[in-house]
Amino acid sequence: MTSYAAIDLGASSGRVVCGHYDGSVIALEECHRFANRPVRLPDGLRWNLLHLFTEAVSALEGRRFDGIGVDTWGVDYALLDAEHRVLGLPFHYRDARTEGVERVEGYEITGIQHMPINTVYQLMADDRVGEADGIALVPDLLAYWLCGELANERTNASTTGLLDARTGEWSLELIERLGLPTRPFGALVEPGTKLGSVLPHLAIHAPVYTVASHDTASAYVAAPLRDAGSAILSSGTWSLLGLELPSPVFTDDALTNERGVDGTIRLLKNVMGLWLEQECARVWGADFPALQRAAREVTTEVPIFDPDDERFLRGGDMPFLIAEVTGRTDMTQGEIVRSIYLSLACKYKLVLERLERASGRDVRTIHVIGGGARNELLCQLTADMTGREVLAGPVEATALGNVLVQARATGELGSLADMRAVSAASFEPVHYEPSTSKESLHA
Ligand code: ADP
Ligand code: LRH
Repeated sequence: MTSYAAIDLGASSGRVVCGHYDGSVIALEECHRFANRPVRLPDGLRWNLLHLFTEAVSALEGRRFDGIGVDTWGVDYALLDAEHRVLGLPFHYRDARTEGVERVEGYEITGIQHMPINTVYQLMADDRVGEADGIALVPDLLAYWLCGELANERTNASTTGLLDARTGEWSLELIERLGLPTRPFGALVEPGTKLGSVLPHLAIHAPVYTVASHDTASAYVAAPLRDAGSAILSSGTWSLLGLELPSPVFTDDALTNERGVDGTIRLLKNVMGLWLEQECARVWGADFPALQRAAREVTTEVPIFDPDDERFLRGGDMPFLIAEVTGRTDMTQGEIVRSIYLSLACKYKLVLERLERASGRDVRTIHVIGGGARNELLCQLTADMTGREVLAGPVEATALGNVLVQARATGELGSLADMRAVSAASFEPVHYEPSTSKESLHA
């Protein structure tokens, strides 16, 4: 039996998950879960990074593992000086400093959809970028703090909007064209690279590996795909609905081409996701199971709106923002939540059509992975609205993908297909068949 620790910092929570592999299946043990709340300082919204590092390390202290890997969401970074010291705490991508940024012309190189949160826009708004000798995306930085070795991991680097989607290398041409310095952008490494051992003062006995440090890339590794007719919906704070392809596609600039393991490309669209519900839950002081029950009981018609309206991006009083966007100020909590689910499911249908057009593939199955796989009503609405079979799970796909890449790095697993076979053997998905009757939408 081997054991690997995954440090997975999601927007809804940070967690340390240990994966125990017996040669055929992986059992996940949640060692620690903690809040991951950004901190609003006078100059903007920042990561509470020292708190997160302390929480993660405290869960692992005194233990021995065959590996440790770190993943978090994409796009956020720290600038570093020549001694790898951080030039300030990383900003959170929901900070307002990139609001209303002018669109950068680079899609034909990067294949990355325009979103103000992309690193490229953050860097252009960063007055310290000229001082930097290095850049570390957040998981690169945490791995460095663990073992003292700094590397820029490639899957997460692709979320910056500065990587050439064809070559997988930094596009120095684009970086220069934007007037950014090229100095901070160092050599890139693949997921599954051994960085070093955890530093002695942290008292954790383990080697540190790069994983697919972009959480979505890790989650896609653990999606138990059947064939080329399978789409993946990584459903958490964001909804990342996409296809895994051998090479990038540039025909639709509403779609993004992010890098996965083994040079694969995730052609996907970022949809605002369960952030809409999370912010409502925060404002109401409600929990997810209660909100899902309330949404299930609704029998009235609810409005459908575009979940990707930019007004939602920064959060705040989400029930009020939804009322503003829909023009409906009379909705109950259950109706608002049902309206969110229905709107997401409708958006998935539109995105799926774009993905099929751009890739030339026919999608028959949608694998819903991540916390959203626990949302039965949303899974059923997704099947109903798209007319596709939904297979839900695994819930902790990101942590599982993190562990799988480590197990491969130590030689226990081979291809991407092998890793997915272990995921499929370890977690049984829940099936949802599309039902065309209108009543089923209110079931
Ligand atoms: P992230 O990785 O962005 O932090 P997750 O994959 O953890 O996101 O998914 C978070 C989502 O999981 C929540 O927004 C919620 O919809 C769902 N969820 C979390 N806990 C529960 C629960 N107890 N019951 C149902 N759904 C839940
Ligand atoms: C999901 C995610 C997504 C990014 C966003 C910033 O957690 O990594 O892939 O676009 O966060």
